[in-house]
Amino acid sequence: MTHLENLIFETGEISLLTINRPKALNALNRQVIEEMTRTLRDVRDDQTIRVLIVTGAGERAFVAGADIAAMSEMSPIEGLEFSRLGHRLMQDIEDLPIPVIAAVNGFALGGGLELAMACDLIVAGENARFGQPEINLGLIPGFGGTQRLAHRVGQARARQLIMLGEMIDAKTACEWGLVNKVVSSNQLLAETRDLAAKLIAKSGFALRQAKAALRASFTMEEDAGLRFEQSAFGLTFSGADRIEGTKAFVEKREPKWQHR
Ligand code: DAK
Repeated sequence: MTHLENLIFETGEISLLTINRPKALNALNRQVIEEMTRTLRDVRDDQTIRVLIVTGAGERAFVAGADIAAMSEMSPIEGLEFSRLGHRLMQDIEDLPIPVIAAVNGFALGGGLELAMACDLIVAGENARFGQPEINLGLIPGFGGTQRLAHRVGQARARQLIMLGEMIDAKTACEWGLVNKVVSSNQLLAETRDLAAKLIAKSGFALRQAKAALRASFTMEEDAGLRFEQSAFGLTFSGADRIEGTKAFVEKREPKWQHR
């Protein structure tokens, strides 16, 4: 495992990655992004990990955005490189073969909301606040927000957040379909772990195909996406879990997954 200064990584069947810069409200600087990228590589290589939870240290913030102080000193080329690193991180999360859950405590702003949206599911504490306030800094979202937010909540609401820089609370985020579940803030991790346990009870192989096909709905035109689904569906027929799952149903018993 690589040495981490800005993250806490607790490995297990359900692994927990905590962004740990609470004094800067867990803002994403280059070092945090590089450490996350390295950690995701370790997660990908570890076949025993079934679900990854991403959260922020402390009670005030999940991630309050890209690091504004660091960005204020970047040259255009450095800004481009920073954006590229961030985009790659979001794609690495989306490309992980296992489900990733964002457990959002406090602020998820700018790059923080973009990070949460790269995850498969979002659980929010009641104290969570979501927004893309970059416009107030003379910027626009730089880690995929203009695309992923519109995809998740539709154009009208995406424009409201990105062009006005407004924040919404957890309840509104849930009503908009941005968040899957709002829970009491002091139960956030426990509730997120419960959700992770439900995912672990599924076939890891089927989950992997489902995640890849869902991603195709974002990255492909509909026709290509539908074809992708056919291939992913077909692939599940090559696995042991499809035989076990359908057999268990017929035999009226719980399936025993082999995750392949
Ligand atoms: N970066 C760095 N430090 C931050 C920060 C951030 N995003 N957010 C907060 N902090 C720091 C504060 O500076 C403060 O540090 P000290 O003064 O104590 O040293 C500490 O965290 C506590 O913050 P506050 O004192 O401000 O706490 P409050 O409760 O009063 O306010 C707040 C909380 C979240 C409302 C406020 O901190 C705030 O408005 N923060 C900024 C939120 C924001 O604008 N986020 C979006 C960041 S921009 C791109 C690549 C990426 C992006 C854009 C372009 N390219 C290169 C093209 C992405 C951009 C963003 O994410």
